[in-house]
Amino acid sequence: ARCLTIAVAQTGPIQRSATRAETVGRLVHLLEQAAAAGAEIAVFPEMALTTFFPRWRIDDQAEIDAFFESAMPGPETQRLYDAAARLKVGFALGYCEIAQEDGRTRHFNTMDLVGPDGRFIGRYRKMHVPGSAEPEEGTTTHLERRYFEPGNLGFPVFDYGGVRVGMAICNDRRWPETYRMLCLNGAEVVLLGYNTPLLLDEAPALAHLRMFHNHLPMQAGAYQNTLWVAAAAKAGLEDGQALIGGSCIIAPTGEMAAQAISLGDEVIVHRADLDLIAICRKVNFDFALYRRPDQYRLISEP
Ligand code: CDT
Repeated sequence: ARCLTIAVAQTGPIQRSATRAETVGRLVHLLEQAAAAGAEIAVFPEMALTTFFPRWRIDDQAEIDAFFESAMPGPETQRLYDAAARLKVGFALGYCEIAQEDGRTRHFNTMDLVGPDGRFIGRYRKMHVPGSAEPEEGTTTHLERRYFEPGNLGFPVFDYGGVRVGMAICNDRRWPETYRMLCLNGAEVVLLGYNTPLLLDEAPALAHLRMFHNHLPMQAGAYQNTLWVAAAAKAGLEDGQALIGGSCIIAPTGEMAAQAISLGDEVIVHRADLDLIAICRKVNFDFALYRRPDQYRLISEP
């Protein structure tokens, strides 16, 4: 069988007081655990180098930019790339990106795919940027729209040693379009990272559904698009806010193949059988034969 052994490297909280060096050290340790378990690739959470700062309203641009990376790898992250090359395990890493593009400084919520030689393969910028630009009465403060532009790189799929790999970031996982676009672009594996608050002030009646609504769209996305989905949470009590865990690896059948059991740094590994994709397609999802794109045009209209 064609297989890819995938590791999901969940992290526990990354407090604002943590230095980048400490945090990168934790990620290197997780990558070492992934390698020891036979993984060929690992996925880290969204914003894996910092605390989830959009929970705060910050005005000072220098203070904001301190959460961002202007070069990848940079002096503090180089160690992780060196570890990938040493261990021969590539990774997908979520981080905050400052780019000089179109003659201006731009901020994106980004995930990079890095090969088992420690070299950059490809980049994804989060499409579905949730929350607001200003705090809103009665809602949990979530100011991603203050700090990030929506992604402008489409839903790219990259070759990782012969396996077609796409990426998605947090809120993207709740949208069926994310998986369908990646599927149509040829993805076999989707690597995903997230930071999801356990409690939302705006919806106390949904509090008991937070984990269900985490797994439901990812399992549906995997099944309906015949993809493997590997999702890494940043979990636990981070700077006073509880983040859900529930990191997992989901098969194209929609089944949970592996699931984290903690809210801390934890590696889960599964040998993903890529031949399962063709089997699942045969059962119900021969896209070329059965899809009706001419009937779906409304979906791509604003
Ligand atoms: N990081 C991220 O996208 N979190 C969102 C929470 C949105 S609450 C306004 C999520 O979908 O998990």
